[in-house]
Amino acid sequence: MLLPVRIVDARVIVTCPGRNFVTLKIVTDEGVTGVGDATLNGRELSVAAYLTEHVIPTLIGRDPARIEDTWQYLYRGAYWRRGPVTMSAIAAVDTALWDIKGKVAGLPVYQLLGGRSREGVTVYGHANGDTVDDVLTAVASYVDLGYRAIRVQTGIPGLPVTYGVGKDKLFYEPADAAIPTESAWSTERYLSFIPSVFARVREEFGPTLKLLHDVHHRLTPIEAARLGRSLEPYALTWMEDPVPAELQEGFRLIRQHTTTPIAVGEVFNTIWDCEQLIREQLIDYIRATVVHAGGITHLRRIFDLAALHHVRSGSHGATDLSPVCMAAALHLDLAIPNFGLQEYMRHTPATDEVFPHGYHFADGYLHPSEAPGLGVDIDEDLAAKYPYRPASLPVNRLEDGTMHNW
Ligand code: GCO
Ligand code: MG
Repeated sequence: MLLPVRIVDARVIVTCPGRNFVTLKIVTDEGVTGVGDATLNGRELSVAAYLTEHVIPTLIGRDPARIEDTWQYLYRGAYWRRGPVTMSAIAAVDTALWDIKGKVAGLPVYQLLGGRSREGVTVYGHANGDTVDDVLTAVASYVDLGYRAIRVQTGIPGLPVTYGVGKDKLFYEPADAAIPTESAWSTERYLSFIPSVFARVREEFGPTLKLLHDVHHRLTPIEAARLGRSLEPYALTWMEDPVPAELQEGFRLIRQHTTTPIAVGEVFNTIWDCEQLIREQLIDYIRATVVHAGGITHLRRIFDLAALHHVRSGSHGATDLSPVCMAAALHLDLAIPNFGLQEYMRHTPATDEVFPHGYHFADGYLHPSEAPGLGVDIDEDLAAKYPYRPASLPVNRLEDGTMHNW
């Protein structure tokens, strides 16, 4: 008689190969392992504790094949629903169980999700610089690397530092100190400068390159409407996170005034954070991620709702989402019908070594691994050589000292 398969071990691995990552590894009694990303930038140890204290004890002895039931158990069963810590922990379990299911089936996860809907996953890279000339050089280098879509961020004259302008061109990392550093913001300086940057980029690179810009939640709806309108001549693929999104109906105002497409969602945790945005077609791209939005199971649900309402995916892929999250995202990106774009900020070589993976970049596309499961792992011995280092995201103030959104 065949004995049912059970989870016999689950452990949390915290490592800092350049930045902090939290990874869950689940092991079955047949020796199959699965990994899930649980990284929440600047709050890593909260998710690690949630997993260790509250989730792992309930996983031991469970059937790893029951992905949906486990998701419902952890979501409904916790009584306290939603929030980034809980949903990142659920995501890690869910992702690891999909990895196990793929390995048991002998198939890459995208095959379990319905198979390939496209040949590759179009990604966008980050061109940034302190000055417009630096930005133009950075865009040219991404074009040379083969990117088909490029996000453009620049320093703003009069502001000492600006979001999105990294020290290191390929691995922008804003979490830079244990106690948050402070940056300054001026909406007036920003709004008056940004259109001239895109005018120069279009002049140099022509009308067809996909261009994106991240506002990082800093405007009010009417300010965002003005920005969107002033960028219309430069035909952006999207303006990202134009306003903080707690108030979903706020996006109606932006929509009434501009045809610049809108992307939002990197801080969303569940379908309830974007249900109105999607249902009322107030956005064009939903940018939630596997790790912060409850795993492959829940993100698939969000993307399916989006597909009904002409909204495409645009998944977040900054360096604080580990290669495990990136691998999981790529399987989903390849399978869903309404894929839009995938962000791809490269990891440092040290991170790539700690997380051996089979996905690869070619010609502006990322291709997931064809190995069974997710095609990514964590080298636990190497991970142990990089102990956790406290690091927080910055905070942001207006020039008069008022706290603002970072
Ligand atoms: C993006 C994001 C990131 C976030 C970071 C926070 O679009 O890639 O805005 O740069 O700031 O992921 O942890
Ligand atoms: Mg962003």
